[in-house]
Amino acid sequence: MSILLQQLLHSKDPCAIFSRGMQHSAKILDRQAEQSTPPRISVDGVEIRLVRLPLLEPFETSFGKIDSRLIFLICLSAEGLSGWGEVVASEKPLYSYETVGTAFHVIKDFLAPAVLDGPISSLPDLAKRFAPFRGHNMAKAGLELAYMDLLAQAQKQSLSALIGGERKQIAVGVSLGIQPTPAQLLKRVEHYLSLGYQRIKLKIKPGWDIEIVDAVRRANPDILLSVDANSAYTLADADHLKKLDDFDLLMIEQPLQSDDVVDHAKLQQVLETSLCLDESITGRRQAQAALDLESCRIINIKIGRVGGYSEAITIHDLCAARGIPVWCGGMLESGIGRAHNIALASLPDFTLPGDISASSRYFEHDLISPEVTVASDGTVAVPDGIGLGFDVELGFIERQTETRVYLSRK
Ligand code: OSB
Ligand code: MG
Repeated sequence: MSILLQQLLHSKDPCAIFSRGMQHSAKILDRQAEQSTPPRISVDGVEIRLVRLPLLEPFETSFGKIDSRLIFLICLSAEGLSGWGEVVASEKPLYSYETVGTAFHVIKDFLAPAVLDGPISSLPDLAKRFAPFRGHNMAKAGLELAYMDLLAQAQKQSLSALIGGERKQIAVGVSLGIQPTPAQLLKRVEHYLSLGYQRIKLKIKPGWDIEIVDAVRRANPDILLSVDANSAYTLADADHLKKLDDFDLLMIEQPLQSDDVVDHAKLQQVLETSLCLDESITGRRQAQAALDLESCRIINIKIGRVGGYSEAITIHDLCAARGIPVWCGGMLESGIGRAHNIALASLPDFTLPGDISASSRYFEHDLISPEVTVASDGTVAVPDGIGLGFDVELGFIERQTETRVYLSRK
């Protein structure tokens, strides 16, 4: 079990009340940071903001093409602090059933009232309040993320330190969407390799698979290369997918149905290449089932898809105990979601490069400063500043906001 969960699960001290005004006392905060008991946090308000961010280049997968993101931000206010999270749902139910619209409804009508229903004593306390509501992991995660930013600030710690992260730098790769032509794809691959990215992931679908993987591999015999099908195949395509064994791929991500772990196990038996599950792993029980059935040899952990930090850390710990490497996936997040991904990826079992690319790979302007940058050795530095470790660009957020709702205690 991770240090964080141990600390949070064993915290029963009702006296550790983090009341208004205390954040001004460095002494008290320092003492609290040393204690294993997290401060109780009374959330005053939940702000939802929908912020439009155009993508610098369209992103195409087997399920469609987008040219902007409607970024769903959560800001929790408590004790004079603001904690930020991001709901990674898309506008259409293609990657998952959740959308910006469903998350808005579920947060406004069910999850925000649970957050506002008395002081939160720990992450497990928050997770327990959400547990009765079935599904809607991305909505839950947005609130958990914002709470953890608040908690880190209250304890004067970085998010990475709060969850027991160990890495100071994380290895990163880039996920390249389907391009108009193979020549354009080869150019994009060269471009990102020249920037230092440690792993290239190609989106594939029937008709855009063997030939393009062959072309990229021929041009780059030694790179870490993987593919992601976003559920574009079925087990009937096993012979076709077997051709991918010729290209020394690091993994094939989510070739089959998004809720499947049985057919993936059958496919893994006939493939030499490791399978990695993304969409199928919606929580710890799915991760456990996938490991028990040997449906994959690698797991992509997305904090949004699994419902937040408590579930993501549990899956990390489970995989670490079984010797299964994990990596941090991405959902074209703004810098706010990305800052949380960076903290998560600082945990020890995140041994493979994550889909955590530079801000400039996605957007003209990001919502944080400094922006996320990738060093020439293909790493991102884990910030050691308090909370997210980045400043939130409120003025820019305000200018890009399409919808703003503020929910407070009645
Ligand atoms: O399947 O990993 C995926 C983006 C949106 C939805 C699903 C996926 C992706 C990516 C991009 O691959 C990862 C990123 O750079 O954020
Ligand atoms: Mg994926």
